[in-house]
Amino acid sequence: MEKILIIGAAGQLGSELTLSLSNMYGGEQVIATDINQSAAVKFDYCRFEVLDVMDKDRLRSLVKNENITQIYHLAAILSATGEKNPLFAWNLNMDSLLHVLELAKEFKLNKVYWPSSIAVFGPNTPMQNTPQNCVMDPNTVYGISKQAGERWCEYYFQKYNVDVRSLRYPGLIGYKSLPGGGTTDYAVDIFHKAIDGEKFECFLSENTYLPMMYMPDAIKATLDLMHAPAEQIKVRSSYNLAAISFSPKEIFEAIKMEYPSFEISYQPDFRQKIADSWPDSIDDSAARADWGWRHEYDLQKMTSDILANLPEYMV
Ligand code: AKB
Repeated sequence: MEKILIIGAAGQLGSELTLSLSNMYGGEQVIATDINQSAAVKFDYCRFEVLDVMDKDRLRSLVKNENITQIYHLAAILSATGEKNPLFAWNLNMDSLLHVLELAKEFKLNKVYWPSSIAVFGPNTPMQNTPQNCVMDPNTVYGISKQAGERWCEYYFQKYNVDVRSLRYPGLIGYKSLPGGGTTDYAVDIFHKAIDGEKFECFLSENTYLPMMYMPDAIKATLDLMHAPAEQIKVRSSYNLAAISFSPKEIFEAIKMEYPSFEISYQPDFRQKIADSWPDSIDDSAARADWGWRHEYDLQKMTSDILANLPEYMV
């Protein structure tokens, strides 16, 4: 019987993944944790505990006393927020991963999930159809911590047989929680402005292409990876993962088809430089070949789904 601990459960990914894991394993087998006490109301279908991931002792006693068998470690400081306090972002992103990997080794956990990101790539990475293995020279503290984290995951797998699995997520777009300080988060915010009848000021320029993915595809990818037989997981750093690529202008036009009076202006700020250092599109053929990854949502299908469902979440 699996007992699953989710760290950072109230974030964009965690809010939706925790529900899917509870549906799959039963709410009594899932413990959602977050540093934010007020997040408790979100989790009436499973147990919730307040946890600061930097509190090593509390994390250890939860894993030990609750007989945890799997950890999904989702807590991180994202790219744009990380640049405001680089050392804090580095310490939180790295130390928390190392705590989790050490616990996985000590308690012989069945599996660990840890998300990486397209932020591991940098200005000298090939921009189009970025391969699984290529130059990686991240220039944000978030990207540097994700790249180092990938090396640690592979290290713990090879040295200690820790079954840790990871995906390099593109920008994730969901409507069930608010954006969390990322460079790709304009593509979440834009829907809120359209529905509120406000003009949207975009912090990236109109033709900035970035790899993106609708949340249901991200959840499916994560669960497919975690449920694949271990021998099919050939990449133990982190898998490239792709679905759609679009620019601010293209997503604006997709929304405008349903909200004809919607308006946009472009006011690039420090996040433009971050976006310019990331790929336009990703080659995820290894994920497709090794464990059968397929995405479902294109830009239009995602846009229609968000516009149909978000208004209900905003009231
Ligand atoms: C960010 O923009 O920082 C994140 C990411 C691409 O990992 N959404």
